[in-house]
Amino acid sequence: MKIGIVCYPTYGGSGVVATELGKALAKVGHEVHFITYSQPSRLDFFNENIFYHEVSVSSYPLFQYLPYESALASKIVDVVSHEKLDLLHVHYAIPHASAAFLAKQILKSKGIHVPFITTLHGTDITLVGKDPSFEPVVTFSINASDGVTAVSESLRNDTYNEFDIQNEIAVIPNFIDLDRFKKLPKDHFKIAICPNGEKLLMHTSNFRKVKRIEDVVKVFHLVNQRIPSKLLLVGDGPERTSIEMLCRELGVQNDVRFLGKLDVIEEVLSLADLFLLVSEKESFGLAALEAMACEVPIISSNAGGIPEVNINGVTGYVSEIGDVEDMANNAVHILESDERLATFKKNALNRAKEFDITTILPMYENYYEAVRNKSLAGLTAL
Ligand code: GMT
Repeated sequence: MKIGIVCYPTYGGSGVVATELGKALAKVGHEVHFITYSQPSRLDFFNENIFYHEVSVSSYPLFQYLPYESALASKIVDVVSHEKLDLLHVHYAIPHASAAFLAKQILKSKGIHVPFITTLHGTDITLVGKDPSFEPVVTFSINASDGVTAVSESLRNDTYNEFDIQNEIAVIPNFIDLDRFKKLPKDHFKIAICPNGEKLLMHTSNFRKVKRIEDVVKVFHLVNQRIPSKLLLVGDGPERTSIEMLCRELGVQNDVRFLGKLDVIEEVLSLADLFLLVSEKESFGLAALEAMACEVPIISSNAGGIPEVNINGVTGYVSEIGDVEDMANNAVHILESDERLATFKKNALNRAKEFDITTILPMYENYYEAVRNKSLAGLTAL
């Protein structure tokens, strides 16, 4: 199949999932056309089946805000008509679903039919999409999509609860490439970071408010009082400065290291004993799945779809959002026994295997076929 993928090219979860999906589809023989405003961060290799089309927006003194959505729709029209795409798959509703709808109408006026699938990723529904400045467009474009998927049951339910949706939403979870994400022998790094055998806690994110990184630091502060430990914070974003200040206030600054944005996240995950994901909202928690694939148990909040990934008492523990004492107690419970820690690590890996890309990719391929057949059947009926 010839598939167009529209996504954000950044380090955010939706862009990562879209890029990894496109790479996996290309490997099994589909022709994949990425349509984004810059090269996706994980599109870092050559494959004869992968094509990249950059969306550029012309500036003009009249424009206080650049009309990206119009430029994107125009680029989609161009790529679909010249590359003869069979299907469009847009990741993150805003503004990709409405741009795809507009492109579809323009193409229809030229006698070209292309169905589009919208994948809902999280904050496009649970945070940004609900805002009155976006809600009518989000609702309309979800209903106008030929297919809609959500990355967890929780996100599917949130979408039905928060928006007036008549379309069916299929759940296709995030996935992991276990050939890349696996525990690597990096003991020499561990000794450098934890020279006295301290336990290593870790968190990765885009440092947005919704991640509650202040809770990560508070949990670590409580754990650190009972178990010699270190904390690695990977990523960067708007909360970074206030988190550094909190570390100083709590007196843990010498045990916390900020590593910034890293591409080889699996190497650092291989060192960790526990991963913290304590978000306010989290549709799935791809970062937790990546940690689990590297044999790291999870201390998490119960936000959104996290409990569908992190099984309480098996792969880690799940606490109420903001309950840092419970999270710290759970962390200590796992860390204080080497035997228990080893069991949780094994369970985390076993759970991650259920989300192996080789299991999830056919779900997308089957869904593509079903949507395309349904939309072609609709054309014949007309
Ligand atoms: O806020 C982020 O973490 C980025 C966001 C995105 O859409 O770029 O990630 C969301 O999509 C990921 C991939 O489907 C999910 O694993 C994350 O849980 C989700 N983040 C939130 O819901 C906050």
